[in-house]
Amino acid sequence: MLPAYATTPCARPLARTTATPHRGSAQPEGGLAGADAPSTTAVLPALNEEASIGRVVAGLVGRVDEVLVVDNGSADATGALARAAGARVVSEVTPGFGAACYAGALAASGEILVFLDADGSFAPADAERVLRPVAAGELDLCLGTRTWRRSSAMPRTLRGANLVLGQAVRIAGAPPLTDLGPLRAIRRDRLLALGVADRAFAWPLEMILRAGRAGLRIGEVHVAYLPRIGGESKVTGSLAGSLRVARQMSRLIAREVLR
Ligand SMILES: Nc1nc2c(ncn2[C@@H]2O[C@H](COP(=O)(O)OP(=O)(O)OP(=O)(O)O)[C@@H](O)[C@H]2O)c(=O)[nH]1
Ligand SMILES: [Mg+2]
Repeated sequence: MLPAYATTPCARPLARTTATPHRGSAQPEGGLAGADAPSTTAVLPALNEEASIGRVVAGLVGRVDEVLVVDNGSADATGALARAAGARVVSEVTPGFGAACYAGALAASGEILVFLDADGSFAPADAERVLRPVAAGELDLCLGTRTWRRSSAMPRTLRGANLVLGQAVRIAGAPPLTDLGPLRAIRRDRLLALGVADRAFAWPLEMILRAGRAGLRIGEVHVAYLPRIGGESKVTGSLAGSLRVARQMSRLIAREVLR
């Protein structure tokens, strides 16, 4: 049985779900079983994540049809460990979070994609939770929101920034959101049709803005957010990384407002 989930195309307060705070590698809940269930790929952008990648991939195998790791020039054993754990690994030479996500979308074989980080900050069961409303045809873009739990590993600054950005996406016709997190599911053909152009850290925000403009049904599901298993933060876990993301996202929003 898959866990209960809560979705909303208009981001009303969500019923608290029992999103597991465990990394949960051992017990797949069967994926989206059923003869006519759409095929699924978990896409993991990864840069020097050898401390976590094996556990993250192992936790996803059996929950989705394909686990795809996009290695962006890691200098460590990320690719080899991902492969050993059961992932298909593709290399992307263009640096950047968005470049890796886009390469994953192009290479994936699944009809529905679920994107998540490779550092172990999401529970594999939550990837299924986010996939389900899209597989059921209830949502076109389903986002995992990390803001509902006090115990979430989200730094306060990140939580605040996401709450503000979650309101800002309304400029593009998206519903107000409580988080713009990286754990999200969308049909592959829909995503590619959106034509997201950013190849760096504004990729997740641009996806939402374009989805809003395209009239896609966007909703949220509660997910847990855990501290990374090991290794180093490249994005919001450091001040420099956060400022870089803020700069890139502000530029994107300015461009979208002036459109
Ligand atoms: N392929 C690829 N992956 C990247 C790049 N930058 C970050 N990532 C991956 O994107 C995911 C998110 O990066 P993190 O460093 O965890 O950023 P964060 O979650 O904001 O920060 P933490 O608090 O450290 O978890 C991880 O899986 C990274 O390995 C990149 O340039 N290329
Ligand atoms: Mg992380």
